[in-house]
Amino acid sequence: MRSIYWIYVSIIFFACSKGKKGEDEPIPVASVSGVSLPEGNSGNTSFELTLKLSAAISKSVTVTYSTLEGTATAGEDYVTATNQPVVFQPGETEKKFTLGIVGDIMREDNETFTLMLTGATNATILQHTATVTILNDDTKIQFTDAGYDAPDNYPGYTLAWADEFDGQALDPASWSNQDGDGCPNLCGWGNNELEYYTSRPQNLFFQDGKLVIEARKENFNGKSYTSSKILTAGKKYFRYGRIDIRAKLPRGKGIWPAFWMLPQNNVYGGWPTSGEIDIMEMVGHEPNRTHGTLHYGPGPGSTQYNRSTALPTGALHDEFHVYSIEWKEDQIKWFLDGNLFSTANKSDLAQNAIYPFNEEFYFIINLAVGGNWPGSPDATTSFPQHLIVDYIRVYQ
Ligand SMILES: [Ca+2]
Ligand SMILES: [Ca+2]
Ligand SMILES: [Ca+2]
Repeated sequence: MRSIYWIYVSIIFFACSKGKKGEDEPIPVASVSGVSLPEGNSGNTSFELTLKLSAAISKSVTVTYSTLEGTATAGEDYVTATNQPVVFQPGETEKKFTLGIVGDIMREDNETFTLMLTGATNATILQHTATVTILNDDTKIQFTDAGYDAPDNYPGYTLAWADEFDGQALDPASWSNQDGDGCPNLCGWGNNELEYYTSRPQNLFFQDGKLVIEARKENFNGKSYTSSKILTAGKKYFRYGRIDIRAKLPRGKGIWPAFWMLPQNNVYGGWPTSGEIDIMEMVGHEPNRTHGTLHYGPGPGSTQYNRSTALPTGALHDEFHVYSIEWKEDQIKWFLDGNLFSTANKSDLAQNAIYPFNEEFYFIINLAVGGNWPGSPDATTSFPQHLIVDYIRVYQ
């Protein structure tokens, strides 16, 4: 018995420890870990990754890798790799290689893409993918202050209220956020809009003396876009005056920024009977045109008084413009960069309707995405989009 046992143990030992060199040695497992690194600000940044073998062997090993899009886009955010080889010389267990990342100075989200191990000779792959995270290292969006600026006084008027947006937060004495998608009472805000409004710093922030509303393409609370909406209801409301709002508009199909007003007290009843004053609306498929509109009438739909004007060339996105109304008893006038383009007198409205515009109204600033009027964004619409507001001033 004893001799048979020792023969058995010896055979096992011989098979495991010696073998025929290069044939019986273990097949190593190739693996790679994901990395999270800052994007960089110009040119291509190199992200270094390490490919490892679980054991050193006497043969050379080749492992190939490719990149696969995630929230990071090939070409735009990183340099595409397809079946790139990494070669281990006999005995090596670690090889470093780099992926090219496209640096920029734009504020954006962290973005990810996938590194995929696509093949190996003399090694096996158990875990085929790893995540590469490009960390946002930028705090600012890029714009200049170029464009029209309004005078800071008008004969016969004094400044009643202004917000120059020079701080780092909304002034709670003037503004409130209106978050959500309007549900359950007014889902899609009555227009089948696609955004969910939030007060997160992703959607509303301050930079260089400007309020910035950022419309983002992201899944949030059942919606595919987020943005922001603020209003002065119950805080700052006015009857009559000269109102100037300086802003740089966003652009793109399906984009719908607005500066508008609703009645502080619905003295004639609910919308639209007590009125709505739209100082500026731009729908992305008409990038050079601003609309000024009154909504009124007995409802349920509104009667409208609408006029618009367009830049001869370019888009309202290209630089700052000033959107204004001059509002007095029984009359509202609209201006773009100080140029009158519409006058609504009480006598211009439907004769059988209540004229509700001699009452107090508050302000709303929002950036909608999609909806009945602009339609949905399409492949030509880039995100994020920014509505950049320099100031709102009320003279009376
Ligand atoms: Ca950067
Ligand atoms: Ca960036
Ligand atoms: Ca400002």
